[in-house]
Amino acid sequence: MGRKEVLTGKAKFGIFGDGKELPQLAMARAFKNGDFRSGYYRDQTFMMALGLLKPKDFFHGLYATTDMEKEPMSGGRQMGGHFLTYSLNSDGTWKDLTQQKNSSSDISCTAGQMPRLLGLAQASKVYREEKGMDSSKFSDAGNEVAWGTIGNASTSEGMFWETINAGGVLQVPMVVSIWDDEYGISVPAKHHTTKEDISKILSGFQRDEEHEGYEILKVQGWDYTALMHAYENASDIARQEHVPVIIHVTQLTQPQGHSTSGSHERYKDDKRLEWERDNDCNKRFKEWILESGIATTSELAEMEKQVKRTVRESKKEAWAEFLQENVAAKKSLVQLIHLAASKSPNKNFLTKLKNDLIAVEEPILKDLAVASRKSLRYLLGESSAERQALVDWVQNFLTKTQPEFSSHLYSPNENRATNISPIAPLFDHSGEKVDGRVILRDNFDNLFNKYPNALIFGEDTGAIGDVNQGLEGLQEKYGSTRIADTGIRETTIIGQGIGMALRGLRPIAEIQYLDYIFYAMSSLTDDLATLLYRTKGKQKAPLIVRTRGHRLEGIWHSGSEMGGLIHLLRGMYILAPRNMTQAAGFYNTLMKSDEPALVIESLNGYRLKEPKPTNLGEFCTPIGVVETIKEGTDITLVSYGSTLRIVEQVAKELLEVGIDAEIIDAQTLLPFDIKQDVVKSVQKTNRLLVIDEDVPGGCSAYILNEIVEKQQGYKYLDSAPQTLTAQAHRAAYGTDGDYFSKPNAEDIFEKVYSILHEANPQDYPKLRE
Ligand SMILES: Cc1ncc(C[n+]2csc(CCOP(=O)(O)OP(=O)(O)O)c2C)c(N)n1
Ligand SMILES: [Mg+2]
Repeated sequence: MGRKEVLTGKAKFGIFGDGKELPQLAMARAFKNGDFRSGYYRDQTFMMALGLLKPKDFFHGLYATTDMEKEPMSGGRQMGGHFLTYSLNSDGTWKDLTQQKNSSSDISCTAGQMPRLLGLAQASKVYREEKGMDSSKFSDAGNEVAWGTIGNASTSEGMFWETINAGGVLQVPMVVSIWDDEYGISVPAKHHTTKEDISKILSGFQRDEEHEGYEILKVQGWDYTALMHAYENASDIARQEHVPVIIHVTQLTQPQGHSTSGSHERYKDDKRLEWERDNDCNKRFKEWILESGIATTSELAEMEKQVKRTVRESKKEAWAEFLQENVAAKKSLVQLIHLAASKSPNKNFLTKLKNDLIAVEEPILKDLAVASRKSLRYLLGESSAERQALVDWVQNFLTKTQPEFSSHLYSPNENRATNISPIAPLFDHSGEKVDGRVILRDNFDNLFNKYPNALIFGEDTGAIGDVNQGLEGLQEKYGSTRIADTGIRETTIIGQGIGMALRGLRPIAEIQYLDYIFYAMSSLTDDLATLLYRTKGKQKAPLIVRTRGHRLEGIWHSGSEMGGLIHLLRGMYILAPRNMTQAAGFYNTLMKSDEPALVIESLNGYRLKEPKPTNLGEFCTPIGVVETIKEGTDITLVSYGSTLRIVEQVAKELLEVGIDAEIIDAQTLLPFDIKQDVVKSVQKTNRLLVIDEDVPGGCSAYILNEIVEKQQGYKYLDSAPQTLTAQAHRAAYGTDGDYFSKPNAEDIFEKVYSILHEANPQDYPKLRE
C-alpha cells in the first residue's frame, strides 16, 4: 500500500521493511527499557512491535507531513523509513531514558549508524564503571544493550569494520544484527563480501578461552524459534557480561525490490525469485504457526484481513490529515485572490491564478506559496485593502511555514551556546606566565572535577596526556575510563562521542590533528551536525570535538582547511581560539551549553607563554562574539587563529609607514559575529581585508559574505573589500613551504599597503612596480 502512494504521486519515495520482519520481532522481544537501537530503514517491524511506530505514522512519513504530532519520526524532514524515539522534553531537558525503549535517529548513509552504535554501547560501560555521577535518567548500572542493525551489503563499508574492531577492543554491550538478503539493491553478495559470507569472515573476532572478542551467532531469518533463542542469548551475553555480539541473520528476502525506485525482477533470476517466494520469512512463519497449532488457517486469514483494513484506514486518515490544513488555507487564499481580483486592472490574470489554484484538489504548501506570492505581482502599485490582506496572508504563511523546514539547526532553548554569559578570565598581580598547554591542562582538571559525567578520549589522549601535554597527569587523577587512549580510528572516536552524548554523558572526542578530521567527516556532517535538525529537537548530542590546527607545515599537517568545515558542519559551532586562554574559555562555555562544537586549538600556541587566569574552569569565552585586539583608523583586518599573530606583527610594521590598522579576531567561525560588531569597525575605517590561511574562496569568502552582505558593510566601503588567503593548493613543507604557501607577513603588509595606495597614491606611493 505504501508503494502505491508513490506510484500515484502522493509520496515521492518509499522504502519498506518487507522481507526482514521476523528477526525484528525476535529483537523486539529481547529489547528492554533503557536499551537503544541504532539501525537503518528496514526496521519498521521492530518499531511497530514495540509500539514506537503506528501504520498511520508510517504513511505520514511517506507524505512528509511537517507536523511532528502527525509525523513523529522527523516532521517530514527525512524520507520515510527513518526512525527515532524522543529523548528530550519540549524544553530540551532529558526524559528518563531508563523508562522507555530508545532508538537513535536513523540516517540514510549505509553503515553511518555503526560509529554511533559504539558510543551508545560504551555509555553502559561508563555508567557501570563510574560511580560518581548521577546516571538515574540514563542507566541502571550499565545494564542496557545497544542494538545495531545493518544490511549485508553495507558491511562492505569501512565504518562497519572500524566499529566492529573497536567494539571488540572496548568490550561494550552491543548486539549487531546483519539482515542478509544477499543483495545490496541490485548487486549480489559476490561483489560485496569475501567468501559471500560475512559471519565466516568475521570469525576471527570470535572470543575464545584466551582472548576477549565477540560472540558470533548465525541464524536463518525465517526460523522463529532459533531467532528467539539467538536474541535472548545475545541479550544476556551483552547485558550481563558486556561482551559484544554479532547476529548474522541469513536467508532473508527483499520482496518487490529495494525501494520504490525499481523492481527486483530487473536483477534477480527466476530461480532466486522463486526461492524468495518460497522462503519469505512471513510465509514460513505462517507455516510454522499452522504446524505448531498456534492458530488455524481461518484465524490467520481473518487476522490478515483485519490488518489490511487497519492499514487502509490508517492510510486514508493520514492523507486526510496531511491535506486538512492545506485545504483550509487554500480556501482562504482563493477567497483573498478573488477579492483582490474584483478591484484590480489585472483581474483576468488574477482570476486565472485563482482558477489554477482551485483546480489543485490536493494542495501542498508549495502550491499555496507559489499562488499567493505570484498574485502580488499583479497587484503592483495598487493600494487596496484587498491587496493588503493578501500581503498579510503571504507574510503570515511564510513566517509560519519556513520554520517547519528550517528550525532546530541550533538549540532554541535557554542554554543555547550563544546564550551562555561571558565571564572574563581573572589574573592576580603576580603576572605569572606559563606555557599555553598548562592553562589548558589546569582548566581541564577543573572541568573534570566539576562535571563527573565529562570524559575525553583519543589517540595518545590518555597515558601521556595528549601529544601536547594538555592533559598531563589527568589519567592518574581521573582514571582510564574518563581520560582514555583509543586506537587510530577517527570515525569511531566521533561515533563514541555521539553515542555517549546521546545517553547523557559529556564526551570530548579528540582528533589529534585537524587534517585527520576528514576521516570522520561523514559521521560529523551526516550524523552529529544534522541530529538536532533532523529530529526537530527530539534528540541531542552535546559532543565537543577537540583538535589542533593552524599554521603548521606540510600537506597533511597544516590544519588550515576551515572552509570545508564551516560549510559541512552547519549545526555545530566551530571555534578557532587564538590562544589557550580563549580555548579554555570556550570549553567552559560549551560545558554549560548542550550543543555540539568543534574547537580548533592553535598548534603553535602550546608552548607560548600566557598569563595564567585564577578562575580556571569558570571563565567563559562568549560564542559568536568577535574581539577587537588592536584599534586603528585606516583599515579593518579580520582574521583568526594563528594567522592573527602574524597580522599583529604586521600591524606594527604598518604603523611605520603611517597606516593604522584595526585588528579583529573572529574567534568563532560558526556562527560569525552575531552582534555585528565588524561592520561598526568598517563604518570607522571604510576599508576591509579578511586574512586567513585557507584556500581562496574558503573561510575568508564566508567571512566577507557575512560582513559585506549580511552586515551590509558595502555601504561603508571606500575600497573594494578583499581577502588574502593561502595559495589554492595544500601547504608545502618546511619554513619556505609555509612562507610560499600561506599568507606571510610581507604578503599582508603589501596587500594592506596596496589598498591604501589605490585610495591615496600621493601619501602611499607604489611599493613595487
Ligand atoms: C553511503 C551510501 N552509499 C550508497 C547509498 C545508496 N543505498 C541505499 S541502500 C543501499 C543498499 C544497501 O544494501 P544492504 O546493506 O544489503 O541493505 P538492504 O537494503 O538489502 O536491506 C544503497 C547502495 C547510501 N544510502 N549510502
Ligand atoms: Mg541486503
